[in-house]
Amino acid sequence: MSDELNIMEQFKNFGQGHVFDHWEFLSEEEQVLLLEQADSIDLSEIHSLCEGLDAESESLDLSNLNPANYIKRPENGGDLNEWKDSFKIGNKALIEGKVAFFTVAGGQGTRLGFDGPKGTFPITPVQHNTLFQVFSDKVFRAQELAGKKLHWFIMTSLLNHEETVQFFTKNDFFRLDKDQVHFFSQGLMPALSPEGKILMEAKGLISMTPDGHGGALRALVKSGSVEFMEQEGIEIISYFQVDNPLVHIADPEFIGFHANAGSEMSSKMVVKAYAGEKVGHFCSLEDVLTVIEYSDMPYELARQKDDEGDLLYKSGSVAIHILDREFIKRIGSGSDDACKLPFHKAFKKIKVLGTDGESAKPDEENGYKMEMFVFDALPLAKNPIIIEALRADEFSPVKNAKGVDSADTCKEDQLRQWAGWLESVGIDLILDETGLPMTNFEVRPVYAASKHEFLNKWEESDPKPIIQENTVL
Ligand code: UD2
Repeated sequence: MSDELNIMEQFKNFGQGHVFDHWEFLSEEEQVLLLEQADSIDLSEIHSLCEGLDAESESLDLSNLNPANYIKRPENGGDLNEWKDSFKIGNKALIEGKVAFFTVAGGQGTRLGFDGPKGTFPITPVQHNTLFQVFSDKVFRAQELAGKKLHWFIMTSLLNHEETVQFFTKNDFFRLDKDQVHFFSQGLMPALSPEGKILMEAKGLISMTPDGHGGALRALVKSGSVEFMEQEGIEIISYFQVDNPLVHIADPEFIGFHANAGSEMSSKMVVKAYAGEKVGHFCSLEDVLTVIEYSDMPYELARQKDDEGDLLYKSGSVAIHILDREFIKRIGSGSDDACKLPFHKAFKKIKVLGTDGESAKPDEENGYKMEMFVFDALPLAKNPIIIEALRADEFSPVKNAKGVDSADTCKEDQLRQWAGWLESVGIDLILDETGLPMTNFEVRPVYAASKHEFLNKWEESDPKPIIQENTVL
């Protein structure tokens, strides 16, 4: 049987034969495309997802839920010597070139209302540098300190791959070498009707959407990135989202704690700002370290207090992780059934082919998008650890056009952070009651990407820079 007939036959056997209903009306080109799409779908995976698709959202059994343990920062009671030792271990790994960076940038950024890949959004207060430039500068700085080229992997999706690559090309890779920035597109999943049928966007087009940031693990393997890492001696992957310019991408302490614990996956927590903050919760569920996403956490639990009056489930996940290359390989190659990430379903309005032969987005939700979440890998990891990060130092995501987690709040948080660094070298700017300086200025990551680096750089500077309106360091 030809490949073509074989694929069609399999779709029929799995009850998805309708995908080829319009086959004979398609052009040759459309047929090739449809076959390509169909061939990329794992029908047995879809089949198992379909079972129970129409059931009410299965609620998690949280009867054995406890707050997760985490390693406290020295200023909050953690052991200073442990942090110092971790710094040395992490620094060594960076200098040895064992660390690579990894950004997930496949999302649509719908809430931001920005037309284009989110990484191309301007975010710094004076130069209006984009998120991608900020991260590029951080990579640049990290390799300057490490004394060797460090690699950066960027996951895009079919929604933004070309535009992302073009943006880097147009900007000459922001002074990085072209061969150290690696782009790959994440996987896709077909959208499903409540009855478990694959939805068609047009006669020759299956409706497919990105498979979530958890798809990164598969895509890192499939794209050959893991193999490349192996050849380059890269063992540790520093993972962050495209929306948080404050992230410390090359944090020796975090890397050191991870390596020292023999952990396969580690994460950073910040204390939640308020009970209903839209971040995952690090918890221990049946004694296994797990992230419960905000949407799955009953508000009664999210707002529960401990004896000291603090939130009991205070550990917020800010999507900053470290993963071991071999762990990614194990989960991403799908060789071990016990180590597969679950899919989360989201009921959405999905553009489909109507009976009139036209494609349209319906007024009501009509189908499920299926996504994997990277933090679901944490319960599968050996010796996972969580370390504390300070929100003001590491977390100010750009999610919304206005209000909370917007470009405005992010710019202010950058300024507050830099004002704090200046204060620690004895420069007191005029601040408002929230710590926001009255002067607009900018510290580029190529000058310093953390307080520690800033102190060193400032010490070396002679004469010391003068900070005034629109100063850029
Ligand atoms: C995410 C976390 C939340 C918290 C918060 C911190 C989830 C489900 N929740 O919330 O717990 O840590 O971030 O800011 O992640 N992405 C892809 N491919 C996809 C989907 C997303 O690359 O298919 C990327 C996207 O480009 C972004 C990141 O993943 O960099 C997060 O996506 P989001 O904005 O949908 O996550 P959010 O804000 O709901």
